[in-house]
Amino acid sequence: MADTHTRAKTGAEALVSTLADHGVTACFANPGTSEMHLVTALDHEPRIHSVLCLFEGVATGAADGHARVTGNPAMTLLHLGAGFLNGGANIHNARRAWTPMINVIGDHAVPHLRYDAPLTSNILGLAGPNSVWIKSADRVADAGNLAAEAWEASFGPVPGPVSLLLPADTAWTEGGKPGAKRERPKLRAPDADRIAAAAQAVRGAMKPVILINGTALTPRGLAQAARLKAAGIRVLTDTFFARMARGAGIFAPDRMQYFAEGAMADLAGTDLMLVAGTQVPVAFFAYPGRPSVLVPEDCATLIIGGPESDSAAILGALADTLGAKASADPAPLDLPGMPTGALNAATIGASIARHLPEGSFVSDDGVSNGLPAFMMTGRARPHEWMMLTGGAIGQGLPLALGAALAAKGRKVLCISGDGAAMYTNQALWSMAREGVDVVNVIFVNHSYRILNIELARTGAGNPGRVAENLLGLARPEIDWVKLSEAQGVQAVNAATAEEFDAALERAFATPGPHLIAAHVPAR
Ligand SMILES: Cc1ncc(C[n+]2csc(CCOP(=O)(O)OP(=O)(O)O)c2C)c(N)n1
Ligand SMILES: [Mg+2]
Repeated sequence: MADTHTRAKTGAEALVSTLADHGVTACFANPGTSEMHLVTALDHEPRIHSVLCLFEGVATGAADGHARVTGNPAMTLLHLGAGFLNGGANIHNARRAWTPMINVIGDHAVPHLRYDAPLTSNILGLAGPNSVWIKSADRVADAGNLAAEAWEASFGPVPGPVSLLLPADTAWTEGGKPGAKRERPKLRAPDADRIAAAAQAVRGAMKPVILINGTALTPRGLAQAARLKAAGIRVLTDTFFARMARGAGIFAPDRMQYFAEGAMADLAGTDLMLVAGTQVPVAFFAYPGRPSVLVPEDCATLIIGGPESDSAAILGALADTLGAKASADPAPLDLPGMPTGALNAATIGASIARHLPEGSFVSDDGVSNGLPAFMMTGRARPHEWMMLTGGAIGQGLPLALGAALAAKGRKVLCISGDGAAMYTNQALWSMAREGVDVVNVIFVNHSYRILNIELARTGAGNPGRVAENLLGLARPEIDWVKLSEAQGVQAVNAATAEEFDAALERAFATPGPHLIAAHVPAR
């Protein structure tokens, strides 16, 4: 180890130490031969905690969760184009969450590329579309500076995942220099003209709403949202968001509905939609004969600031301009009683509301069973809710892993569909190894239940044998307790509301990771 102080840095060491200089504290890794010098560089860098993930989708989801908690990007270490592709779905989700992330992708040595070895691929071509910035450190002298540039670029203008390719010869060659220190880019401050225009539009509107996301969903932002609500503006969040503070003592905005027809009915009569920290709302999917844009026909829209902006500051500036003096009340503390009888999403939601510890994080990949838990925890102890923003399921467990590593001393609850959890169940192994305080609740219905619902909604017809096979997970049934215990995470089955309530209370009270297989109806 001491030799790194006496000899010149390798390119890998320059990259890793530069990221550490910029506050990167975690690396979620699945290395290969081309990354061996990155591995030893991480060995020499005590400021970065390296975590082995047994599938790249776990690494990228964990990096997202870590950054959602800390606000600073985490690093991933991915093996060439193939490793990047395995991590792709959760990189997509991170991009949709506007999460900064630094994907370090090992590549072949530059002189080796022309021989088209088996693992060779066009990484710039594969990773480019899913990266807000991408470069390859082809020369050792550039490795440190490019690491600093990558860190800065992950903050935007719109924050998201960046990709930095590190060819093996850059990694192993000496001559690496630390990158010059960069300033952390700030979110865009409110635009005075747009605030004035928004205030004027509000004064002329009968039924205004403001759609919010980003920093507006922090306690600071929600306190300003409460002023707008008291001033007569309905406050709505996006359907899915990276992170929101909620529970007792915090103003609870409404939430855009998921299904287009529900959202349009909910917005009926709205004549002004302001947007802060997000985009004009669109339906998740198209359906025959249904609208794509979720704005009523005669409703004016005004984007005060997109995801590149500090939406909390926008809400404050707008409330000031409107002269808003009062604030709508925050949510009270109101915990449900002990649920009894059959186990379902509602009784699970009640148990979660009862037992969710103050200051905990929830990672929600609950698919068709997630909404009741969300709705029933609005008056629970204060906590933070993190959602699947990009629709690519299999994010819940990895996100919880990364969040728990970042939020030491705070509990993390992961709620996940059984189908969703199967994409990245290897996260359990890393949870066991790292000893993180994550309680995983798997909604075991042995079904892609939501797709059975969608089959009916899209008018695709009645399911036959093949459709039933493509949407059902019951043949064979997955034993979640065995799957979890095989990876070192203690687990129990729960088939009644009482069993689940007791298991959840126990899991929160006992350190380390847990899994509860919650058996819920398939229909
Ligand atoms: C990466 C990815 N692949 C496929 C899908 C399509 N999809 C949406 S929901 C779903 C099934 C979810 O099943 P489960 O997690 O068991 O939840 P349930 O529907 O039973 O509530 C699938 C496959 C997706 N959203 N993302
Ligand atoms: Mg399911």
